[in-house]
Amino acid sequence: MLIRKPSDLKSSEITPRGHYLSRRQMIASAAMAGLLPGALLADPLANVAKSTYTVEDAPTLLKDVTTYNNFYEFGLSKDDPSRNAPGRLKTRPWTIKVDGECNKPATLDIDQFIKDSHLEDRIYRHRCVEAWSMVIPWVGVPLADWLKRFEPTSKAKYVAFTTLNDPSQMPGLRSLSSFSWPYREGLRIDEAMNPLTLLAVGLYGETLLPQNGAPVRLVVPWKYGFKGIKSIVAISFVESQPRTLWNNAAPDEYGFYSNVNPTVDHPRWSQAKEHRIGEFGRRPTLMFNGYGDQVASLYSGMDLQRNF
Ligand SMILES: Nc1nc2c(c(=O)[nH]1)N[C@H]1C(S)=C(S)[C@@H](COP(=O)(O)O)O[C@H]1N2
Ligand SMILES: [Mo]
Repeated sequence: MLIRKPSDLKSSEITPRGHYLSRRQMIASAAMAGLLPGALLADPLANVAKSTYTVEDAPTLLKDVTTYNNFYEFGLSKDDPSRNAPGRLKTRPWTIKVDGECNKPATLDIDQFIKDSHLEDRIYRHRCVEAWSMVIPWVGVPLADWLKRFEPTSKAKYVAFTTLNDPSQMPGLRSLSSFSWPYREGLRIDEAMNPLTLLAVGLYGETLLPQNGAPVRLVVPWKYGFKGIKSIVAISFVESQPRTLWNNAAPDEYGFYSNVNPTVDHPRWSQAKEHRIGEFGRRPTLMFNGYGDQVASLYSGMDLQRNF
């Protein structure tokens, strides 16, 4: 009876949607019990266009992208997010509230957002402030395309982002109580509108896993990774520079701009080199993470040693 090899069949063709969902739920509870890696929980994304905003560097293995994470809401260790977020972080229903200095504030459903968006595949370098790096094939939409719909006013000088703030889903909110939760980040409006700035809903062609910031997170490839705030529930256009979790925690160590800069060391370590996950040794870190042609002009006339 088999006219195709089993590997040619999609699981959605083998079982009706209802069974498929309950199978997914079984996988989810197995993942929660630590029996399976969380990577089995993603869904494929349809109608994704290739983008010219892509680097040639070899992408980091999916296994590393989904198990070596920073998401302090789920613990401090690199393997905590992949162990604790799947099964705990409830990513549906999910809304993003957009308000502040704009003519058309709105609260949007994430599935509607994905349906209304022109999704793109973009392979970007990712440089964590901790001096390690990856290359990640994101799926997302340019933030600018999306923000314009809300018609920001001339008072919108910055954009502020907020992560979900729910201790019942995020154990780190209680155990790491010295942080000023929720996780917050911000960009200057011209940085937010730069064509490289991405609102990501997936990676490697599939929806984001909880540990990577499902269902929607920011990606700003010329800045240190912590600017890429995960699991966003609110976006606000504001007139003055917004507070951020890391800047509140240690202003001498984590500036508002946090552009990747090999000549500005972290007070406790050098930023001149980085360890690319999956490689041996260390490679030199590039100014603006190698995106200078696209973004250096945003900072002309600024002292980048002071405005780190
Ligand atoms: N809400 C939230 N967003 C976050 C973080 C976090 O702890 N909480 N960590 C940041 C840091 S330091 C990095 S390097 C990236 C890591 O993203 P990844 O795990 O998908 O590679 O997420 C950033 N976004
Ligand atoms: Mo990071």
